Amino acid sequence: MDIMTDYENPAVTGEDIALPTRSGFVALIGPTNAGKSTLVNRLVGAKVSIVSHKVQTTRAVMRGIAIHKNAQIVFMDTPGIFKPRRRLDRAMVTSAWGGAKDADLILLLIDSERGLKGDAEAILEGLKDVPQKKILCLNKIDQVKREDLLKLAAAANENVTFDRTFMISATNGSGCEDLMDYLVDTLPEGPWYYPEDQISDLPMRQLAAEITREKLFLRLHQELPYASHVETEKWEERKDGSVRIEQVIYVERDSQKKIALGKNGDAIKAISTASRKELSEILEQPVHLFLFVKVRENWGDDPERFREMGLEFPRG
Ligand SMILES: Nc1nc2c(ncn2[C@@H]2O[C@H](COP(=O)(O)OP(=O)(O)OP(=O)(O)O)[C@@H](O)[C@H]2O)c(=O)[nH]1
Ligand SMILES: [Mg+2]
Repeated sequence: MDIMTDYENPAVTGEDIALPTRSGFVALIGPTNAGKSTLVNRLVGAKVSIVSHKVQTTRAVMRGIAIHKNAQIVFMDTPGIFKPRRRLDRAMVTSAWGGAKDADLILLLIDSERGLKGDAEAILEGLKDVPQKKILCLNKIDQVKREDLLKLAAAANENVTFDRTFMISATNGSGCEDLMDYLVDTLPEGPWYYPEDQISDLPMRQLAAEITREKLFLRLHQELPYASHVETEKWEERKDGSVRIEQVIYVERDSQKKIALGKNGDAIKAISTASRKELSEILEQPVHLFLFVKVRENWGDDPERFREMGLEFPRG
């Protein structure tokens, strides 16, 4: 794990001054669409991982770094765990379980509305063999009745030993303060891993590609989001304080390229406008964004693309 070991602990301010620092890695795992990325963004207090209403949005482990009281907590947002079909699916699921291996604590996130149906059951089964301390978070409690939550909590605790169960809403923040307090008390004493002002370890070029991919997930439907992949090709800081960014959206077929462009280029224009707007907010500078759509039939079987995404390439 590439952590900064020579980093001097920054002074903890105010009332926490006498407390020793704490730090650790918390892996969020769960079925796809449970709200893992939404929760990481909420706990970090900034967007570090993209979110959409579609399944399989996150493709690789994204780290979000939060400071709460005397602790620095590194959240590892992982791809949702589901029954994989394509090579990319397998790499995503492997990366999620790999994230869990590296963590001090495992946070299983369940969508309370969906309950334990389908993938959640299989994940609970897989968790039995995971040695780390585990906690359960029932998310989206804004959508369900309290008595259903209690039943769900009991059912999930039947076969796996969770240290604690939290009931939260990642979108409205309810229960999140209690969760953070618990994490501070639970993580080991030790120096912080990252500088105090760092919230992500993703290079800006990659975050920018992710932001465009999010807009694409929000705008395009059916198989298209899953058949596409975004890379930042050029990043040019200009004298006038603006930045010129060129990105390529890879799709698998010519017919998909047509849909990605849209009638009169409407789709690509909408994606580009939304992405440029968010990027200029994040970068706090004007952004000139140029998007190109290219057909690359076998990108889903190309080891180089997996490396770019931060995924292991599954052989065979
Ligand atoms: N009502 C409600 N919706 C939520 C809550 N948390 C997340 N969502 C929604 O759930 C959807 C999925 O959220 P994501 O954060 O992308 O879920 P994920 O678990 O990261 O999904 P993958 O990356 O695809 O595995 C989005 O539409 C969120 O707005 C919540 O507490 N309440
Ligand atoms: Mg996600």
